[in-house]
Amino acid sequence: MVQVSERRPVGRKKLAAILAAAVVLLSGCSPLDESELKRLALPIAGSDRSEPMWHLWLGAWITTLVVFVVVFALILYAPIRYRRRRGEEAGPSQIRYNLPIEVLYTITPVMIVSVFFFHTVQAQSTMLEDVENPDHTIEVVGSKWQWTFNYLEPEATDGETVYDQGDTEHLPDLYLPVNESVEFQLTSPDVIHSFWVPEFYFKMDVFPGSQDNSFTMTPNREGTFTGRCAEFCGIYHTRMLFNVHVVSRDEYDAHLEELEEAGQIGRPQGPSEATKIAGTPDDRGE
Ligand SMILES: [Cu+2]
Repeated sequence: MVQVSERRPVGRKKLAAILAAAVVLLSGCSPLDESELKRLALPIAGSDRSEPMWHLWLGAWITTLVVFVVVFALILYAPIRYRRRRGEEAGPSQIRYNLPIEVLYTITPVMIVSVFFFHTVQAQSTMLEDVENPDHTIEVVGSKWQWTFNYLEPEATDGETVYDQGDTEHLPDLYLPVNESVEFQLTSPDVIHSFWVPEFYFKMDVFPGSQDNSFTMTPNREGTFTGRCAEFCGIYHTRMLFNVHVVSRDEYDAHLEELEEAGQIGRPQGPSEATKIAGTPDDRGE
């Protein structure tokens, strides 16, 4: 019989050391860093809702790294430690139905998922916090396959609601004033879409019918970003793009006045050229 020597499990000290190394490795990371690596593949953060999402993402990376190191170390350790040695015929003894190990296999993933779940719910409730009396209200209409943005009663136009929407030549533009809170009211005349601006670390579904979604957010970095539809809504889903311009308040007001002068006054619930694709001169709709 082959003597199986006593196993040494990965000690608490070692686990703490791995955890500390992961934290040190990731502590140089920031959602505002120029380097994509240090942002852990996220875009540069651009809203007041970015922080909870960033912490969730960072925590997930630390957990993933720790799990990776422990599993990889065990994979390397097992065949070296328990290989068949010279003079041994049968090799190491085979074990099955080891209850403590089976329990460990079951409980560890459940614990990891529970911790993820807890932090996800926490981040979600922070991100969905409403702002009382937001500075601006914009109605976002997602439709096959374009976006319409209705600026509800803005000061710049003396309360006249103005809009912008995509046509076959242009992607629609969404203007937002920097560091001012905006309530987005999301609605759709046809199917479910999803309003997503990656830089804001935020997206929300746009439902047809009576279930209108809304959220408040404050963009805090000037720039031009690309917004997308993040819900597979039909054949030209991938063409549902829009330009987001986060600008100074003066530029924002000037843009709304331009819309008013261009006669884009009203609150359309879908594009005039429905089922056509923004930014393409040909008619590929159905
Ligand atoms: Cu869509």
